Amino acid sequence: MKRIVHAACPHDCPDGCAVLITVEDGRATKIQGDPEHPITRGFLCGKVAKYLDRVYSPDRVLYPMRRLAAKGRYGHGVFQRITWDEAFDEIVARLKQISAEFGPEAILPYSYGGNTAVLNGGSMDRRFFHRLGASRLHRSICSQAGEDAIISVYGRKMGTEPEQFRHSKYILAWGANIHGNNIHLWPFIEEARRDGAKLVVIDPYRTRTAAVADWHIPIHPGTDVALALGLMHVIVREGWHDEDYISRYAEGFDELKARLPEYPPERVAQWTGVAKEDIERLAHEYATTRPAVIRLNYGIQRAQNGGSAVRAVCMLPVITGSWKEVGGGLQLSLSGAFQLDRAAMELQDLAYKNPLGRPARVVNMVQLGQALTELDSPPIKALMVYNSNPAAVCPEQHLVRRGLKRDDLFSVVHEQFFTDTTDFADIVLPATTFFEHKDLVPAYGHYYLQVSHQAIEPLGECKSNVDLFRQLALRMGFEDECFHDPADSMIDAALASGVPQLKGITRERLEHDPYVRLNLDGGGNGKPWLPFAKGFATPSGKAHLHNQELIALGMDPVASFIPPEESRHRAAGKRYPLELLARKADNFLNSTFVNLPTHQKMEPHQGELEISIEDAEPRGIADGDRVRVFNDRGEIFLRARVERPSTSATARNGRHSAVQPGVVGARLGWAKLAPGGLNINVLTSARLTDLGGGATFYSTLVQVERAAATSGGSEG
Ligand SMILES: Nc1nc2c(c(=O)[nH]1)N[C@H]1C(S)=C(S)[C@@H](COP(=O)(O)OP(=O)(O)OC[C@H]3O[C@@H](n4cnc5c(=O)[nH]c(N)nc54)[C@H](O)[C@@H]3O)O[C@H]1N2
Ligand SMILES: Nc1nc2c(c(=O)[nH]1)N[C@H]1C(S)=C(S)[C@@H](COP(=O)(O)OP(=O)(O)OC[C@H]3O[C@@H](n4cnc5c(=O)[nH]c(N)nc54)[C@H](O)[C@@H]3O)O[C@H]1N2
Ligand code: SF4
Ligand SMILES: [Mo]
Repeated sequence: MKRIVHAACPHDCPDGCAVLITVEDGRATKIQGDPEHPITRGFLCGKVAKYLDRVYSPDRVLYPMRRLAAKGRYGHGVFQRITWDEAFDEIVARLKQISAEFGPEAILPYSYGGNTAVLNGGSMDRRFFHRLGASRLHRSICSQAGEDAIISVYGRKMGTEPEQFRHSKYILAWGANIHGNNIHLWPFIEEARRDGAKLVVIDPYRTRTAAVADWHIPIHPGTDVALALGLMHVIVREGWHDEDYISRYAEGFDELKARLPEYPPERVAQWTGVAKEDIERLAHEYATTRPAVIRLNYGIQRAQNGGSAVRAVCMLPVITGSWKEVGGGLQLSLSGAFQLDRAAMELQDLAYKNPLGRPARVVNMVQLGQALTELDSPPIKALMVYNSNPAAVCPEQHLVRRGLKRDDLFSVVHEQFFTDTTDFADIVLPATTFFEHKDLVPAYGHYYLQVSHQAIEPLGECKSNVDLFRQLALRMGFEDECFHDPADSMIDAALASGVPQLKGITRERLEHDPYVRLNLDGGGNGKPWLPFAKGFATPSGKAHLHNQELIALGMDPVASFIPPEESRHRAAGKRYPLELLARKADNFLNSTFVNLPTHQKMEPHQGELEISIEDAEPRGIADGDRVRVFNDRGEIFLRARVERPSTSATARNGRHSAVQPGVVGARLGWAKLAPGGLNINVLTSARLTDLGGGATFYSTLVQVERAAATSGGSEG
């Protein structure tokens, strides 16, 4: 018996791919992209193309496990298999005891991007923790600064659909690693370039996208807000702005104009490292080539001033009136267009039935280390992790590990693999992959909704997040009806928000049509949709170039350049002169896939520090040398890959230079697979962004020195 099941990739990726899984006799035998999907068009990224190796990996967690050895240890004999009944009994007993002794806020859920589909991303789990009264998690580790910033200008996270990039004549990839992180946009860009479009990449790192672009601008990290204001300085000075569009659809232009004299190109050049002539040229080309589109991604908002940076970039297509044009505008996240009924998924009102009688306190996930080691009244006594691998992805890893190691912390980790975080778990629970459960899958890089069907039975004794928290709720004795909701009725509820863009989009229809475009153009599907041609999603209908609400947050209500505390423009840069880009790997997804041999082969540069020859030579560092990378938070040992700071497209030894002088690069992986058992997040800080309480992974200063070939790694 052979059948083909339609599924949709739930990983934290803008592309939201349509997937076809071939199932023979209950076993998945093939995965491919669905050629019918208008955006993802039949191909998958290298990571998910090899998904059978993940689903059927011999390393999957298949049964509940209890720890026998000290926390931090892993390997043979560390865990003992237990039954689900035993696991539930222990978890329920511990949660009840902790809640009674310390109050329910002593329990902290921790989840993020492992699964971003509607049900398994956040539904039954949220209900469970609201009802329990657990501390609420501010899920800010990825995109909060950027999300809050785009909303502060446009009112909603919407933007140019990928289909329209083919009509653009000027494409600006700004802090956007398209080849690595958003590959399904690339064919549309290629189409535009065949029609004469120019691709410009603004990125301190020479990504593959930058290497094949028409122009790569290697900006100093954390200075984008200055560049965007500098571009607007030139545009307004030259009168290239669109007075008519601005007067109709924007407010605060006078305040913006008043800011611009502070950002003349010669001054912006000093901050950004982009030559004055290049700033003038970029402003001219962007403002006068029509249509021009910006693919802004989340790279620039991982800096301390990231909220201001995203705000300033979002103003560009407003002042040029680019939103009027097919193939114009900007894309950051499009998720705001879906407007699924998230409230019906999460049922926050359950919080009023918890022992506190109110919604619990909020803990910022970026500061997990602090929460586990410093938080009081009450301290965190139980941690429940799912959809996340904080021991690898959280900043200030030493502090995170110190917290996770606490013997008096009860931690439960629901996982597919034995990750860095399961190394600290008291109980590990087996989680399904998307092959093994059903879900509703939106996207943040296109406007199509999909139902992802279950293709195979759960492996071993794996449970989905939905089933886990449903059963846990019942075992806790929560009698609320909502804990009985089956997946299908939750999908129905999510779709029933009543907004026009979901009208007529039901589960039945999604089960029949594998993908459905939101009703965005008021007419037939497929017509180009111009979200902000006639105004914005703010209460006034106007873009906020000046946003009053930011004053209360201590921010400039327009935007101004304040260099990150960890940047070359601050005193800390004297002690730690190198700006570290603690990057994602192109062939992993944050810390997902890192442990799989097939994926490791695609990512041969793990364990490397990319450093320019200008920075390497004075330190006596040669290609291949072992180096110590350190700051006040910690140190790691990597292998130097010495780069020539070339901005031309010429490759050296078949490779392109990746970093400029003053900048070093390294990639995220699993700590336990790295030398010394630690990864780059030992070096990153838990300092928050100017807006949204986001993470500042890309505002990290370090020093680098040559290390003896044999001196040991360090374990904290
Ligand atoms: N292959 C792969 N795909 C992924 C992921 C992955 O790990 N691997 N992760 C997924 C997730 S969770 C997310 S959030 C998205 C993220 O996708 P992106 O938003 O593209 O995120 P990043 O790769 O963090 O940053 C993009 C680029 O910004 C650059 N950058 C860093 N600092 C600055 C700066 O100060 N200014 C400018 N102009 N650029 C800067 C980086 O060098 C990087 O090349 O990708 C998703 N897709
Ligand atoms: N230095 C540095 N650190 C970073 C970043 C960076 O660029 N540099 N990027 C940051 C960003 S943008 C993000 S989004 C975060 C991501 O951090 P996380 O949200 O922790 O994402 P992943 O590292 O992909 O780990 C997700 C885990 O969830 C598990 N999982 C997958 N599906 C399911 C499921 O259905 N149920 C359960 N229970 N588990 C599941 C996977 O096996 C995986 O181990 O990392 C951040 N950390
Ligand atoms: S990770 Fe992204 S590109 Fe890869 S299959 Fe999933 S949605 Fe598509
Ligand atoms: Mo992310």
